[in-house]
Amino acid sequence: MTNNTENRISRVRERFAGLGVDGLLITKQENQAYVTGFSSDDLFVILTEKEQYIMTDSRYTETVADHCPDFRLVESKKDYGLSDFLAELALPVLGYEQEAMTVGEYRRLADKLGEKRLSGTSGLVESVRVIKDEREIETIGRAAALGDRCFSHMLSWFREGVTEREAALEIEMFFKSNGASRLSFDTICIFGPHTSLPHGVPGETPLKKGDLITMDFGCVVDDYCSDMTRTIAFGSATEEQKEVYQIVLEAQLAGVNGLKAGMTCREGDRLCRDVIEAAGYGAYFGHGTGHGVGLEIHEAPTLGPRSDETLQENMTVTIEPGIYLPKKFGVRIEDLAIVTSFGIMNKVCSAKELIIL
Ligand SMILES: [Mn+2]
Repeated sequence: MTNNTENRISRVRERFAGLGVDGLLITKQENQAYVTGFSSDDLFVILTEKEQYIMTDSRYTETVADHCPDFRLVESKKDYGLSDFLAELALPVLGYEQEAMTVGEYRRLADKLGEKRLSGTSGLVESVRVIKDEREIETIGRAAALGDRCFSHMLSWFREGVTEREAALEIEMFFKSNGASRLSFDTICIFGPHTSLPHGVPGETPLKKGDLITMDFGCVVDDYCSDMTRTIAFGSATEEQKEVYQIVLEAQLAGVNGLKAGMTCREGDRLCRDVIEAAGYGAYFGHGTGHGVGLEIHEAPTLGPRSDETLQENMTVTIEPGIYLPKKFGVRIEDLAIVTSFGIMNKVCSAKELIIL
């Protein structure tokens, strides 16, 4: 076991001991990857006070044995499933992840173990994951750097007449040809009036002169996500587009320059929102300022107007204010950063001044 996983497991154990459970059944894939260093579907991870188990079937046993030598491997078979193993383990109280289990899965466990021996937990491993270790920060940095390279590739790729879908496909091709295992979410690549949709879906619209282009995209490198957004202009930009762009840029820079550990997420959101409200566009900035990124594309903390969480050192956060004018156009600029006590370390380096291709 690497020092990283050992450390992570002991922090998870502290949390569940604090809840009075004797073990934790981990069913959420990202949480499994976090404690085992290995990601796959069709796994069960069980941590007890002293032991750690991975249960899987013959399709995966060899890989798991190679990757996770410090876990006890339990092979599931047709007549020997999770509930059989847990019944043998006979923990007085087993914690389970209530957001990551179906009612059917719960019923099967409850029928075998009894409801009294099951205790639902919420966000337990996630609360450990929110603070990133050195290795995670380094990996997220590599994923973000690939995002920067993808953005500069796209700047030289756009031509009049290409469609949103073709552009989204080019982004995916670039990522996968350069070391990403997959996209961290469906790419948003939209042109012209579509840019007023914060999460518009790429379609068959061709690019024409005078369009804004918004690209919100990210990839997964060694299980960790990246996320960034840039809006650029194609051919030309109107005075109104330039003005709105400058306001979003100023708001985004206020976040980049002002965020630091110790501040509440609400205060962090305010940094950007104040600039947009002061310019009279508050009604056109409907979403939160940002979110954490790690094994999942959206995770804690939430940088929003109603979030009481406090930013801590080595959390990740996106800074992504936007202004969206219905039927006209929208602008969003997003970076991904690591929170420190003195500010942030921005992992996205692409230019932010308005680019007119
Ligand atoms: Mn984002």
